[in-house]
Amino acid sequence: MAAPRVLAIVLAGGEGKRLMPLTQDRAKPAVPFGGLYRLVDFALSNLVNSRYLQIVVLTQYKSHSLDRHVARTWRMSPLLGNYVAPVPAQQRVGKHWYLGSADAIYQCLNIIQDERPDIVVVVGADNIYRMDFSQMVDSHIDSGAEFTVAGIRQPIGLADQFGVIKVDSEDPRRIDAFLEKPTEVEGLPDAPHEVLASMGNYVANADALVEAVTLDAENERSKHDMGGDIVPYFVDRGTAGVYDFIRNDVAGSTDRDRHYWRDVGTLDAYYEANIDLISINPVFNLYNDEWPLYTGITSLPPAKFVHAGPGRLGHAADSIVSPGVIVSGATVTGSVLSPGVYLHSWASVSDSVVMDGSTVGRHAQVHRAILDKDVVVEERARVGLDVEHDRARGFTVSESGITVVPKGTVV
Ligand code: ADQ
Repeated sequence: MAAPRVLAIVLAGGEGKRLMPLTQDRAKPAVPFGGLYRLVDFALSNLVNSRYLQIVVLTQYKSHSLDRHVARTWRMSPLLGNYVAPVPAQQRVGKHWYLGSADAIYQCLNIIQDERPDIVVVVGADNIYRMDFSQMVDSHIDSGAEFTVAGIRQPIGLADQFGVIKVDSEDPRRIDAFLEKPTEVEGLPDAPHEVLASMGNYVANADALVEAVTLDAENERSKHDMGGDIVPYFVDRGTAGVYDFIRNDVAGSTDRDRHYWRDVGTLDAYYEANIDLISINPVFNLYNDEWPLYTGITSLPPAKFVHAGPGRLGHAADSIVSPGVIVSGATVTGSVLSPGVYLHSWASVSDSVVMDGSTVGRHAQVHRAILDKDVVVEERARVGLDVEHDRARGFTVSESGITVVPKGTVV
């Protein structure tokens, strides 16, 4: 059988309220991650590595830095018919922004009609993972479903953050019931403390998807949401399938990192996923070159570590350090440093995420903190050592006590 024509749609319009203040000036998929990346790079790398090279990225909320990143970093050769195209909300139908993720797809039906794909792969833009979507597409075709949802086991306590899938007891490839962010739910028969959560990634027959979002657009009671409305529509029709992420097997992955998937919807989840990158035996391996993670390449100079001497070290341990960083007589442990970070003598940065262009002055201390871009921590200032004080001076402190300093702040 000829390979199906596949169009990929990346849903990148999410507001990311729970990641404030990191989403104050940027869409959630544009939030920097892991030193060099933006969140959207993971979904796009997965699609490109799966050899799906016709990709539209639907943006709307505070999309300037996202559009710029996608346009600059992900430009492909139009000669080969390959593209990654940011598509801003453009009110093709109706004078409103996207009402929800299903409306975002409805508003770009012209693109689907122009491309005439057999299959549409729809993926979220704010998860950290490696996934070979071609395996999910194969499974979708094989199962005969019209619409397939990717599922992963998650602790039952998180059920209210996810769509929860109940698998058909006769046919484990079929979805029997689906509840979007339920407050009460039963655990899995073989694991009462777990549920099968939707990863927010879908594979659909193009004509069935077009029909579903068109009907949905006419439904005044719908919230026009993929998880809340479109998945239940296919479940009701009896044509919704499930692809268990346990089957995912990308090139170069290990048993330890194969099934890594993190929804970085909250500040704590975002922080933890950054820190995961540092582990010696990676739970998520950035260095797997058989399934590369792509991002914008800067022409910054290499990182340098200087001014080791009495009382100061000029070193970093158990950390990720990006190009253009200067660790000058400072000490860094357990941290992720983005390009162009400058740390001065006797400063200490521990268990923290420091974004592009931030500086930490002499004798200053930063601990369990996220510094957004271009933050200046002045000489002898402290961040994250006294969370009550951090709260009192207006910084967001996450549930688990991570202090977040907004872009451009002078501390
Ligand atoms: P959420 O992540 O809460 O749940 P949503 O806020 O719709 O759902 O975000 C899904 C993706 O769509 C994100 O990448 C977001 O950026 C994007 N998005 C949201 N609104 C959009 C809009 N108006 N236009 C374009 N893009 C938009 C979803 C599913 C759950 C599933 C979780 C897994 O609904 O069932 O469990 O993802 O993370």
